[in-house]
Amino acid sequence: MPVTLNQYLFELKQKGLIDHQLSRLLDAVANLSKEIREKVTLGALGGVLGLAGTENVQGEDQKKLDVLSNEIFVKGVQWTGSLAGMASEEMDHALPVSKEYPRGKYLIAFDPLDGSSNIDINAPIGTIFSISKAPEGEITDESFLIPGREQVAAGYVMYSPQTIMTFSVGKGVVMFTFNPATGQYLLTNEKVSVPVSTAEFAINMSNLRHWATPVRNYVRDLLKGADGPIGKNYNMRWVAAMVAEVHRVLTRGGIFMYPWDNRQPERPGKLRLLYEANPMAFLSEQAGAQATNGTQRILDLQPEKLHQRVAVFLGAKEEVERVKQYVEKAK
Ligand code: AFP
Repeated sequence: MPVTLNQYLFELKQKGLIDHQLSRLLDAVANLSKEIREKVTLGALGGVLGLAGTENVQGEDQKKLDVLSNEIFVKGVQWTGSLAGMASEEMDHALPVSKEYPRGKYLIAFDPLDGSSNIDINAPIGTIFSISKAPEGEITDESFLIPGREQVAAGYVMYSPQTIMTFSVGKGVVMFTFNPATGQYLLTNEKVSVPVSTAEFAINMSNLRHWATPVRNYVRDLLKGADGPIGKNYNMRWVAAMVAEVHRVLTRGGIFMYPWDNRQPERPGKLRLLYEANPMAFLSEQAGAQATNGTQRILDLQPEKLHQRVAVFLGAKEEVERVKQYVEKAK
């Protein structure tokens, strides 16, 4: 009988690897994900498709499910007594836990529904979360400006043919698959590991003309295949939801990239550091992979703003190192 999430968290607590507050917080995230899953799965039947008619702090049109998922997430974790505050892609500023609930020792930053452009076409989407220790005192945006290497836990829930919760508390990466018949998450991968090398890359090729030279050179060499300087043929994937790209890398390897491009040159990248790149970089390194912005380890970056963006190259060590060599060569 596969191990349930509750059993797994209990065993981690017994081993002293997590405390009660972190266990309760992870359990709360698992439970709220079931509510998000239900809304996502109903789609048009639940009247949740389409635009909400509002914009988030990034100036992006919010989908109804973005707003709804954010509400479900906040409601699902605020009561736990594990949190001092929350930050979300869908909220302009940090949200201290209401005085009606006990204050806990952790902060959680999250993207309640990553891949919004996939919602209306029934393509994979997911919830991403990052958990760190809260500083003393009042919780503000600045409380969240902690380098990703300080995370105590991170993970995602991917809503696709299967609903899978993947997370790490710093002792490797595990995956739990949701069983709708019993409403339980069951352990289906207890030691996620990313192969050092790969023959599969993921990038939005339509932006090729906008990339910096080193990235263009690297991708062109990937496309040259066995006859090119890298000397092997590659396959390509692009699901347009970071959760799905990272899940594929964690499941069968590969490299996922969202580099800087000159469409908005002032932006370092499209993906957000605190609640997309940092949690996914944490998982990647815990699974033996790497994550860089092209020159620096993602987890070493010092955040300066809550919704700061970053370029991301994440996955097989050999390929992430190769990207760094192309960047180095172009200097
Ligand atoms: P949306 O949430 O706006 O769909 O963006 C998803 C995302 O932030 C990330 O999850 C994807 O990897 C990436 O953007 C896809 O970007 P493109 O739509 O430019 O391919």
